[in-house]
Amino acid sequence: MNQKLINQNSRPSDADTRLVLSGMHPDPTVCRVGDHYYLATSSFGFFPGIPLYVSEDLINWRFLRHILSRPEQLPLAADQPVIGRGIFAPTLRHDGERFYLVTTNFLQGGNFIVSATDPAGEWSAPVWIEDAYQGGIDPSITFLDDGRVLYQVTWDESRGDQLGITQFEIDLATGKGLSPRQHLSEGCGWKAVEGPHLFNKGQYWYLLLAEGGTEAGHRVTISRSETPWGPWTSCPHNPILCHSGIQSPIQNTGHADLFEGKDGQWWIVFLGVRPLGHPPVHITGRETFIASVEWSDEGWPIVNNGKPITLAAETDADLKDGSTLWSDEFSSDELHHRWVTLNAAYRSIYSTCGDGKLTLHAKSASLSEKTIHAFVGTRLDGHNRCYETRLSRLAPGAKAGIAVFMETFGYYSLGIQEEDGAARATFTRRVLDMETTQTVPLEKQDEYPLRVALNRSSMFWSYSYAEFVFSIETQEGVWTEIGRGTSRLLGSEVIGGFTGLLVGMYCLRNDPQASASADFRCFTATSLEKEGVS
Ligand code: 6LW
Repeated sequence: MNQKLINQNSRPSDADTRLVLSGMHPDPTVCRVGDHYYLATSSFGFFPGIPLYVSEDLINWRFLRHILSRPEQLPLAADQPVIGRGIFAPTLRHDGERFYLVTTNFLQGGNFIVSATDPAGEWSAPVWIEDAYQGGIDPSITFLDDGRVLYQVTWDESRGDQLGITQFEIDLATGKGLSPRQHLSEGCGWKAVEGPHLFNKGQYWYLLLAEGGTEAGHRVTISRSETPWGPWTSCPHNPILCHSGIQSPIQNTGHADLFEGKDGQWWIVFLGVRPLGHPPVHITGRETFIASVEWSDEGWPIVNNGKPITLAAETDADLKDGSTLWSDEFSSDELHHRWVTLNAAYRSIYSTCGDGKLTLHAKSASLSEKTIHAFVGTRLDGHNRCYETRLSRLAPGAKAGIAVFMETFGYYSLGIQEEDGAARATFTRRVLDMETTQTVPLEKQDEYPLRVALNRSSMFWSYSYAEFVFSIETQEGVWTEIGRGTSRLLGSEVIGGFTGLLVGMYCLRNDPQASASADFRCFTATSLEKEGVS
C-alpha cells in the first residue's frame, strides 16, 4: 500500500477513499480505542473466523488475529454451504474497558457475544443470546452513558414480529434481554433492511442502515431521533451511499459503519465489489472500503463530499508489475493467517511442523461432495494474479493439487495422481450442476510444480472476462497448460452466496476408507504483467 498518509489535518478529498481490505472482507465494523482503529469483517464458513485488523492512520492495516480461532467458538456444519452459513455481519465495540463483538452464526446457534480486554489475545467463549431474544441477523450494540447497553438486530417476520430492526436492552455478560423487544425501524424505503448501527452525536441518535439487498441495489441510509428509541426522521439526501447506476469500478456499495477519527474527522467503512464484464460479475468477494464523511450544517453525514467513490490511488490489489506479493515456505508449525479451511477447524485437515512443507490429510474423494475437504485456501484479492505451489509427495491413493474454490458446486481444480509408476493430471470444472473433467497422462516426477494464473489478457472473447489458466511444469522445466476456465462462471452472481473465491491446495483420496495425504512445498502469489503470463 503506498505510504501517503490519509491527511489528518486538512479537509479530506477523493484521495481519502480507499480499498482497505481486498479479497473477501464484507460487512466491515470499526471501533476506535485511543489512537488505534480496530476493524473486523464477516467470514461465513471459513475457519478461523472474523479477521481483526488494527491501524493508526486508516491506511496501513495490520492483521492482529482471528477473533474466532477455537472450534468451540465457531461450530460449523460440514454439509452446509460455506457461502451462505457460518458468520454473518459482526459489530465491534469497546465500552472503555473491554472489547465486545456481536455476530450471527447463521443457522448454527444464531446470535452471540464474544469479548476480550486485549484484542490481540484470546477472545472469550460465545455468550449466546437467550432463546426468547434469539433470532435475526446483523446484531449491533450501543453503550449508554448510564451503563445500560442497547442491542439492535435485523428481525424477521418468522419470529412473528414486524420486519425491520428491533431493539432491546441486554446484559452482555449473560446474553439475557433486560427489556421488552421494541420494533425500531423498517428502514427508509428500500428492501432488505439490515446492518443496523445506532450511535449518538450531539442532540441526536443516528440509526445507520444497509438497504436494497447486498447486490447491485445495495445502499446505506441514515435516520435520526432525539431518543434512542425513535421516532425517526430520514436523512433528506438518503441514500447517503449508493452506486446503483453510477459509473464506477466499485459497485454494490453498502453495509457500513460510521466512526469518528482521533482528530474529530468522521469516516465510513463499507463493503463494495470490483466486478468484471457485462453484466458485472465479481470474483474477489465483497471487499472493505473507506471514505471520508463531512457533516452538513443540518447535522446530516455527507460521504466523500457527496461524490461517487473512486479509487484515487492504484490499489496494490491491482498492481501489474509481476512482483511477488508473498511466498509461504511453510517454515512455521502454525499456518499463516492468510490460510483458511472450510467448515472445519484447521487441525483436522492439515499438519505442518515448520520443516518447509504442508501436509494435507484427505477427507473426501471429490471437492463436489458436501463434506469436509482437505482444502486450505487464501482469498483471491486481485484480477491479475499467478499462484504457484510444488506438490512434493503423494501417498498411494491420494490425488492432490491446486484449486480455485467458491463452493462444492463452484470450483476449478488441477489434480495429480500416481499409479503403477505413471502419473496423470485431471482438470475439473464444476459450475452448479455441470461438472467436466479432462485427464492427461504425465511422466512421473519427483515433484509437480503447479500454477494457476488469472489474467485479463487470456480472455474469453472480451477483455474483461478473465480466465483461470492451470499448468504444470514438466521435468524439462516447460510450463504446460492442462486446462482453463472463464472466471465469470465462478463469480458470486453465478454461484451465489456471500463469499469470494479462494485459491489453494487440496488432497483427495480414491478409497474413502484409506488414509491418504500429500505434501506441498511453498506457495507463491505474484501479480501478473498485464500482457499475459510472463
Ligand atoms: C449481512 C447483511 C448483508 O449479514 O449481507 O450486505 C449479509 N449485507 O447485512 C451477509 O454478508
